[in-house]
Formats: sequence, C-alpha cells, structure tokens
Amino acid sequence: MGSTNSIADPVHVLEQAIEGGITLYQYREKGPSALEGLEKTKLAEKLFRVCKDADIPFIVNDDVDLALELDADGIHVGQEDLAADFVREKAGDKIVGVSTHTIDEAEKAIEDGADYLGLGPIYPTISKDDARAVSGLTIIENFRKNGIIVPIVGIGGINAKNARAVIQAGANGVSLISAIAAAADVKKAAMDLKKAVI
Ligand code: TZP
Ligand code: MG
Repeated sequence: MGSTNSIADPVHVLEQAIEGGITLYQYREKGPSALEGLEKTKLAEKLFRVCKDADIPFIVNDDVDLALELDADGIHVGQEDLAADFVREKAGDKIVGVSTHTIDEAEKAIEDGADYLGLGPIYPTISKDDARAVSGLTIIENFRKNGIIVPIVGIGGINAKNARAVIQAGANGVSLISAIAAAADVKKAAMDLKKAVI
C-alpha cells in the first residue's frame, strides 16, 4: 500500500492493519498521484517506524535506493523494474521479492537470488494500472507442479472470501491492497483476512 490506496492517512491505515494482524508490509507508492522525492521518503520513514515498532518486516516496492537509505527489511521488483540479480547484489542479505508470471521468469528470479515470488493478478484488480491478464489460481498450482518450492504470495483481487483458495492452491501467503486499505474498518478487514488464511 502507498499514499494513493486509502482515503484515510496511510500511517493510521497501517497501524490499524497491524492491529488486525498483518504479518508483513510493502510500501508501494504507485499511480498518477503517487508521491515522489522528499515527500515519498518522509512518508516511507513514518511507515517504516510503525513497522519497526510492531516488529513487522517493511519491504520497499521498486525503489532500491529508498530501501537502502532506510535500511528496510527488503525490496520487491517486477519484471519491468531493475533486474533481480542487480537488486540482490545491492540488497545484501535483505529480503528480495520478485513478481513473476511464467516458470521461466520464476526460475530466473530464483537463480538471481529471489527469496519469494509474487504471482498475479490472481483475480481482477483495480489497484494496478498496468496489471497483466488475470491468471486465476492455476498459475500457483502450475508453479508448484513444476518444482518451484520458494515461498509464493498470490496478489490481485484477494479478499476474505477468496483468500483461502489462494493458500489451498499452494501459496504461502496472500498480499493485497484494497481489501484492507480501502476497507471502512481496516482493523476488522485485516482480522477477517487473517481468519481466512489460518
Ligand atoms: N500486482 C498484481 S495485482 C496488484 C499488484 C501490485 C494490485 C493488488 O491490489 P488489490 O487491491 O489487492 O487487487
Ligand atoms: Mg512493479
């Protein structure tokens, strides 16, 4: 989640989500009105502090420099972002996540040093302008059938009703934006999601 994904203050949203039981946070500042420069850094610092205080890993999406500046817990990149092997080199022992859509991309990402893979969009999403075609759950099942054993998180249109199916298809976790960040009751939304996956 980033500043464009909630109406409420993102710091408050993150605090509520953590109270509800999220286990990891990725700062993803994207979209036409995304913050840049100092404003982005300042918000990232606040969100990082919230995560630190709660002992929740903080991962930065597609901004290696910011991740290093903050000494964040990890960095996540997509196929159109910096190459995963370069990110791994820069990141040292930080967590590196890579979004992949094919077995070839997955094998390359793992070879390059990815710790986990993001797969999606599993379901239709309104949170990513340049999202690819919906993959459905079969992508997760296929990755597992093809011997991909690293941790996988599903992403895209995941909510409390469909999250369990994502885990049952072979994912280790679910990642999502709107089902929590845009919820009227953020804490309850996170609690509902958590109940759905454990
Ligand atoms: N990558 C694939 S779908 C997506 C990203 C970043 C957006 C997920 O947002 P939502 O609101 O949970 O569908
Ligand atoms: Mg990306």
